[in-house]
Amino acid sequence: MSHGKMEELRGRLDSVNLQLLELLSERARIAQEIGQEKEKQGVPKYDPVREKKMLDELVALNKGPFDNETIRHLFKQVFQASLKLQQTDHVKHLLVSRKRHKEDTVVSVGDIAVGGGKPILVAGPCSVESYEQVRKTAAVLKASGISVMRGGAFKPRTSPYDFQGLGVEGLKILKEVASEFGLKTISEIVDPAHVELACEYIDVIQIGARNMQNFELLKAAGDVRTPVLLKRGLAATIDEFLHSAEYIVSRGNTQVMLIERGIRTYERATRNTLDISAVPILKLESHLPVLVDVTHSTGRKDIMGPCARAALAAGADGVMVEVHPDPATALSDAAQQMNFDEFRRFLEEVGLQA
Ligand code: PRE
Ligand code: MN
Repeated sequence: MSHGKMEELRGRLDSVNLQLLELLSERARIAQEIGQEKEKQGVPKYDPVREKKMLDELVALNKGPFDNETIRHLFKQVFQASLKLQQTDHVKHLLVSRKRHKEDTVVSVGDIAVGGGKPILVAGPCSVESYEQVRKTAAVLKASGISVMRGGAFKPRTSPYDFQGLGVEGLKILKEVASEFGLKTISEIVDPAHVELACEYIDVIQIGARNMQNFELLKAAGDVRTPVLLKRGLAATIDEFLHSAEYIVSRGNTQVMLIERGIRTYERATRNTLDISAVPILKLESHLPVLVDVTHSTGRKDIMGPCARAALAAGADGVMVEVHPDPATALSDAAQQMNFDEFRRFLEEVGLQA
């Protein structure tokens, strides 16, 4: 082909490109108007029946050289782009996204601000086992300047034969001890029907890793106004994690904290793999406070200090650890809970005490 011919063809192509651009833009404006009309009528934007009808008509009139599959594919792309234009901000960007809300959300746990710039430490036993066990722990926390105590009353365990927790009795113990020492409490709730009741006893509802996609539980937590600590699932992507948070926030409960707790990988040196990169990613993508559970992510007391420091260096708004008066006799997670001496050394190493 001569140079002149090539130039001529490319010139024609450029002009068709411009016509296509004008037509596509014209089409997009019409689709936007249809979108506004649909919004007024309260009907869904996505209309697969209409799309199928248009595609069938186009294919019926297709004279080539593009085959029918290619025509379907190209027009489907156009429909999808038009649909995106029609969708409100609400669908395009999640409520939990930084794109919707630029400023950091500060979660108020009583008079304690989480996400306000000063990292917090949440500590306490894996399970609430007895009044005395919780009381001993609370005394150490109080003396160390820690204000938020954790303790599991409902324990989702891998085996049904393992200790399942004291249930509501455990929540009552937490409340009684916390009020004696002026502490705030966090405890996991596993049943949507318990959420309202739990608000009477605890200051923060934890939704555990195994329940991160228990959508009925997320909805129930979204219907109350008690702060929620949402754990990342064992094998959940960051996108799935944020969508779970969206379930809560979209029901009106804006007081949500995210917590990275390690993800499942092939590595056996730690109980899970602490995904430290999740911290800055979550902070970039979302405006919610981000904490790191160094106990369950590592399962190793000997590396909790460095991992907690790494979490804070990565921008975490807080760290959670397990501490027990006598870990050897603990009814759950015995190997990874710190005793009081280990806990004090951990605090010194991390420099988080008040
Ligand atoms: C349009 C966009 C989205 C719908 O899924 C179907 C079609 C399109 O771009 O053709 C327009 C539109 O909203 C409509 O015709 O109802
Ligand atoms: Mn535990």
